[in-house]
Amino acid sequence: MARIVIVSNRVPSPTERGPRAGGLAVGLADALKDGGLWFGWSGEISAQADGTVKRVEAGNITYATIDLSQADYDRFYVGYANSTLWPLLHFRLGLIDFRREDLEGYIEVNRLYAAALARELQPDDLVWIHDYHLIPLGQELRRLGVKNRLGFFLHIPFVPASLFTALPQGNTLLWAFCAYDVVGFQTEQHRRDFVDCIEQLLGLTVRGDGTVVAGAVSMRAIANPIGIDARGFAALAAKGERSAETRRLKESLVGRSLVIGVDRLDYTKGLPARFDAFGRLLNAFPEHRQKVSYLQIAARSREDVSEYQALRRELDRKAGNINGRFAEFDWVPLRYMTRAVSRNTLAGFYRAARIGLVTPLRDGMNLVAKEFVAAQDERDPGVLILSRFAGAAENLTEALIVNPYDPDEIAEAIHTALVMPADERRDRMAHLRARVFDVTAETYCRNFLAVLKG
Ligand code: ADQ
Repeated sequence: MARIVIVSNRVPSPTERGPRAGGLAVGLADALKDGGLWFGWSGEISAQADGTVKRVEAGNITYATIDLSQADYDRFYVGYANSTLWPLLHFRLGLIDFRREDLEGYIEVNRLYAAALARELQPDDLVWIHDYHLIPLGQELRRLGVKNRLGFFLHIPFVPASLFTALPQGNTLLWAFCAYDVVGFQTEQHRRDFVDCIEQLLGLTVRGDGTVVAGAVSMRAIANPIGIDARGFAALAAKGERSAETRRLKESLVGRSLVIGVDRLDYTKGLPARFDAFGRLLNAFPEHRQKVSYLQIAARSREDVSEYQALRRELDRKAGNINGRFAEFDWVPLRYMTRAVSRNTLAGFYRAARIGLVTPLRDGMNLVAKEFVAAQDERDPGVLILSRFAGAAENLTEALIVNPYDPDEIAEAIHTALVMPADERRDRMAHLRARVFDVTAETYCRNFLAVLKG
């Protein structure tokens, strides 16, 4: 059986297992259940970042990492990846801060990864590379003569060709995608937009099944939505419901309904409009005053990118305004925390909430929506309010779907959810649960690897 090699910018530390592990570590656990190699950045900045590989064995998985230099980190990670590609692929052209030297740094770091990874590879390895930091890695590996099957998965959205053309030297990046055997997207829409770019901007023909065969190019674009370990998360929530934190949270609510939002503090997540929506709810539907509490947990992220600092200031101000305007001496309408909480705690909190508020302006998938659904008690479930621009909306159609740019619409959806009869809540949640338990982390890994094996 071929060995599986996972490559991602951040490699989870081998000790970061079980309930505290988040995101990719959980999502990709299934791909490495029979062992394999996980390769990427150590998370360390070091003066002699020369591509030396550090290896840690944990069970049947080898974690192999390299360090980056400060200059590489600034140009590759803060610069091109997070100040050009991230805003571009989330439809935010106005936030792009492109510099040629950042693009050069991005290519150089991908080259550094390729040189270090090529030395680790065995001929039959299936190599699965993740996310926008590492788009050119496949091409760099090919340049070094690597013949292995190479797959790539983009966790964030893709944009229509009319937006993509704004990217300086964008066609070079499109050619880099063409070095892979398989390129995966979260949704059919993202896949279609990518295929349009390949056709319109590179002039290649893409067949109905997403395959491009032209000269040295033999690549297939697929849609393969990521999911969560739904059963595991449901069990965590059932247990978390009885945890000390969840009990404290419930006691503090004194019977009020809980609205919960959980996000990285990122401008793609639609937090300012969401805060505005809550203010408008309290203004337009005064019957909910003192009857509802909104808890927003927004883990700070990418604080070295200036847009993120500005967002934090904006949210601090908005939170202050809402609480100043509506609070009573015994009721704080908006509880706002800017740090991460453990997965156990999160699971219990989701289950305690009447409403899960997930309103990104754009999102590849959004796993919080799926976690909220998996955590619900089917007998008395909450309601999911979901942005139509989250990838998750492609199949979580029984959520209350909203336009995240319209705070009034979000406020109306919160009102609808607060007064929704129990039968309707159960009915909607039963449909949502069927989907979340059907498209899981396991099916995501299995499907992608099946296509990659060819
Ligand atoms: P993210 O943008 O990070 O991921 P998301 O899919 O919501 O967004 O995943 C975040 C994960 O971190 C979830 O498991 C969530 O529980 C956890 N998390 C978020 N805020 C937290 C907090 N304050 N405390 C504790 N945990 C928190 C990117 C893409 C998404 C895509 C994923 C996976 O942007 O669109 O769904 O990758 O492909």
